[in-house]
Amino acid sequence: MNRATALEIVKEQLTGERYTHTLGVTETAVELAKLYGADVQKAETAAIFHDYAKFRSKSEMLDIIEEQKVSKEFPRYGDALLHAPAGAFLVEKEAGIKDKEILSAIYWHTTGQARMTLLEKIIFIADYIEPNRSFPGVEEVRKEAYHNLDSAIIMSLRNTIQFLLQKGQPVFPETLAAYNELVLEKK
Ligand code: DGI
Ligand code: FE
Ligand code: FE
Ligand code: FE
Repeated sequence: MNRATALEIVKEQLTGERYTHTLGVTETAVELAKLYGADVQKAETAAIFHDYAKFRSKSEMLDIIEEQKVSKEFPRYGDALLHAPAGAFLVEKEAGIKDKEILSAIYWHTTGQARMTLLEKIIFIADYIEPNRSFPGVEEVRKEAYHNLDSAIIMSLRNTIQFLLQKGQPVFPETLAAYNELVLEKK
């Protein structure tokens, strides 16, 4: 699917602010794909659609998780996680995106997982560092992402896990698995 068509489809699903965020993720994902030798076209499409389900109702997302091949663990860890796996399903069903690598990058974009593909890593970190994001620590991660992708992901996971712990929220098991794997493998 070409960029203009994809953006048109996604724009209808999002608020203005979320659409701006999506454009930022797309720009960043394309840059990182070029830098690290990932498929630029796939990175662009995955980025454009990554938050496709962000404004779907909780009940629709829960139905999808119940009925489709989605881990039943997601709903236990908070509503914020649901749009990622639900989005992967809806993007295939409604926008006709069939590429499994793209769908997997959408599925795991919020939590991350252990042994992420290059495309999954790029979407995960582009979502975190895109130019419209401004929170303490983002600039440091942004800089690192253009030098060492894995250490940038470790930094972002550390921040997210710390944030969740501070708020007394549970941490999705695959988020911890992603963190552990990258720290243990770090060269
Ligand atoms: O959809 P975006 O806002 O662009 O970003 P996102 O898909 O990365 O979602 C961020 C939210 O997800 C944020 O509120 C923190 C939450 N989150 C990320 N990882 C975990 C998590 N929440 C829980 N409970 N556990 C996690 O592992
Ligand atoms: Fe998201
Ligand atoms: Fe994220
Ligand atoms: Fe996002």
